[in-house]
Amino acid sequence: MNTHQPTSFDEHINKPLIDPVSQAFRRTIILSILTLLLTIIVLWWIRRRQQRFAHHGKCLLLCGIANSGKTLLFNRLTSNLEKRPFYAMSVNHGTMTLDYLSSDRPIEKVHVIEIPSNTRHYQYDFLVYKTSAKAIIFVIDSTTIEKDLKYVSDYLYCIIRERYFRDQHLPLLIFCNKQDINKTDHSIQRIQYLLERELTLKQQIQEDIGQPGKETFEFSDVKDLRIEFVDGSTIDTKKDGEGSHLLKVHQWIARIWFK
Ligand SMILES: Nc1nc2c(ncn2[C@@H]2O[C@H](COP(=O)(O)OP(=O)(O)OP(=O)(O)O)[C@@H](O)[C@H]2O)c(=O)[nH]1
Ligand SMILES: [Mg+2]
Repeated sequence: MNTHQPTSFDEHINKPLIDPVSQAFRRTIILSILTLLLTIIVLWWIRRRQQRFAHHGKCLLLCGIANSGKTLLFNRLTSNLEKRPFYAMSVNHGTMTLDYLSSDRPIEKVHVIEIPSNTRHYQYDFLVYKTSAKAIIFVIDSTTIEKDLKYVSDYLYCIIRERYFRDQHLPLLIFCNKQDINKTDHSIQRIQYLLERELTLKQQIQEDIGQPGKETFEFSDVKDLRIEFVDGSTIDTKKDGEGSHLLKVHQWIARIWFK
């Protein structure tokens, strides 16, 4: 028979180690943090959706492979300042003001979206924003085109075969950037020739987007998009306007937005 009477020591031992008040307090803190995190995620998601749909069909998309000069171009277009480019993992949004080329027209605001290329998801980002596009600038580093020809043409092929862009007959500017760097021939004509030669290797290209039955691919075969080439340089200390190395890009944008 157990005759052991509980002592004050036993009572102390049997007490829960964490008292219920501090346990409830801890639970409240964890719940608050989780709620806060969830709220931040939901707000971020709503903002992303708003950004995407607020500018439906009104934006200028900047695309291109890594190091082609997208961020610098984005900075130049949206602020006219030559900011230091940064390693962009996320999509950049900004506003460009078209007010300097035509004084007799009302000021036009252009929403510019830079699609980053340093992630493996560039194709995803580009698809997410496809319905925002009114026009696309595809940036090429003219000085490395031979080395990067496969990546550049693969990405360009994704753009020109995109059904949505072709249904909308979107303007596509292929901007041969970095023309300030002196190197052997990297003229527009040569870059266009190299790209057409590489794109001809895509077996389905003529059937998909060009002239079925034709052996070699030419950009003029794509009737559903308004494709143009211009050259220029994003590193430029001159103010935008006459003499600027970005003048052709500005004129192309103005032609589309002031139509
Ligand atoms: N010389 C010269 N350098 C340029 C020009 N445009 C861009 N660069 C340089 O090229 C490098 C890459 O430019 P970014 O604007 O960061 O290129 P990006 O396409 O945004 O690159 P990712 O963010 O890596 O996809 C930077 O060092 C720029 O200063 C240009 O027209 N001329
Ligand atoms: Mg960038």
